Amino acid sequence: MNPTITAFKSSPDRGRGLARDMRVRWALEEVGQPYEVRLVSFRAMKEPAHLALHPFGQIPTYEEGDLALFETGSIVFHIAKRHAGLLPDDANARARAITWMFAALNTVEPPILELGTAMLLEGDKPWHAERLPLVQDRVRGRLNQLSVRLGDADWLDGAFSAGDLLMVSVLLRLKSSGILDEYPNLTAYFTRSEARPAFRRAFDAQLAVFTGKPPLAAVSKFERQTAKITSKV
Ligand SMILES: N[C@@H](CCC(=O)N[C@@H](CS)C(=O)NCC(=O)O)C(=O)O
Repeated sequence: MNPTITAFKSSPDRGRGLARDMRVRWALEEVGQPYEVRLVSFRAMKEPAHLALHPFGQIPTYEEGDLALFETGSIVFHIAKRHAGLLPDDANARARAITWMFAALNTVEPPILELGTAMLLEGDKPWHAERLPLVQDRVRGRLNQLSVRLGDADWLDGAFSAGDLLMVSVLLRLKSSGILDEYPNLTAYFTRSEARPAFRRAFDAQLAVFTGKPPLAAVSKFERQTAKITSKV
């Protein structure tokens, strides 16, 4: 049976990849695992049925048989352990890829989220103009370090891994800020990731929830095969 994830019925970003089901969709697409999506409203997210799956009343969740998970880091890790393609076989390389997963979520994402809060929710505060550059510089500090480490490599540590998947998912939030453009190698890293077919399928699938029109690229491999068969009947 395919796993089921939850996603926003009505995403505040209009399906542009910021809602975190994007990471989970991307991971599932990378490993070729078809999945189902259950859309939830903001109200339903705070009701007991959803709270039983996610104690903080958020999306995404992940259900597979009698296993229910929340937290994208944990979900992506679970997918990466279950399937080939997102974690290297070599034990040390695997441990390093997992380290990058934690680095993305624990070290790089927090200042980026803080910037999002400053830009979206604090614009009317009297101290906003003074605080914003401080927050932006905290983001630049992390990006500088990440940029130095990445250098001219394609991926953070050898082949593309779940570490890259989460790092790029975190950087996605900076797309509209212009800050990422200050780091040509990070911009290239991001563009390289966006060009991955699995990323495109995940992105299109999330956007399709908003537009109501699922493009062919949006559906997973299994569904594409099914669609082909169905269209022939
Ligand atoms: N640390 C969690 C964060 C989950 C999260 O913030 N989800 C957002 C959507 S991207 C959400 O559900 N927001 C609505 C809310 O908190 O009420 C994860 O990585 O899964």
